Amino acid sequence: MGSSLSTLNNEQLKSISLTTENTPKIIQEFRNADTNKTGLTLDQFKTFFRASIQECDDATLQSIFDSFDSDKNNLFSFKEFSSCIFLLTKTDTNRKLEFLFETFDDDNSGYLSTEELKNVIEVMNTTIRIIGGQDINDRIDSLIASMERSGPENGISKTEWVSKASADQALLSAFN
Ligand SMILES: [Ca+2]
Ligand SMILES: [Ca+2]
Repeated sequence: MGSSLSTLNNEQLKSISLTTENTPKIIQEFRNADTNKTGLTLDQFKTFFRASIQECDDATLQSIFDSFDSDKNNLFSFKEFSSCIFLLTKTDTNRKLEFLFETFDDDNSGYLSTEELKNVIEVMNTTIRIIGGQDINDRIDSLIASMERSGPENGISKTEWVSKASADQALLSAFN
């Protein structure tokens, strides 16, 4: 499968402790650090990680950066960071799905528009690719179509999102 996580070993992963309590604060601090919204360079990422998450050696931070820089442009984008956060946070799958929803409901409407949903699915797809799971690229359109449009302007509610996503084995593989 060619998992890019091969550079990041289990010991390194276990050494990072992210919990749901500190995730919203970390996300906000990433947004503050990513001033021009193009992503963080390796040096900026190291500074951010140490200040906002925890002290960590250079080799581990380099591995995290390389593993999650999925488009290999040497910038750690917000979506790539979200993928990292959702993979490393230690909590149950439904809570992670709720977090994804909350993070990408940009206008705080309580519903995901098609554009917002595409961003969420992209993050999940990246995560799946990083851990060497089955790519969902060919199913993204049908997955989006399968989500019932119930809210304003046919948005998807959080309940709908969590129930549909948690019923999808390929999506779930990103979080197990
Ligand atoms: Ca990148
Ligand atoms: Ca929304």
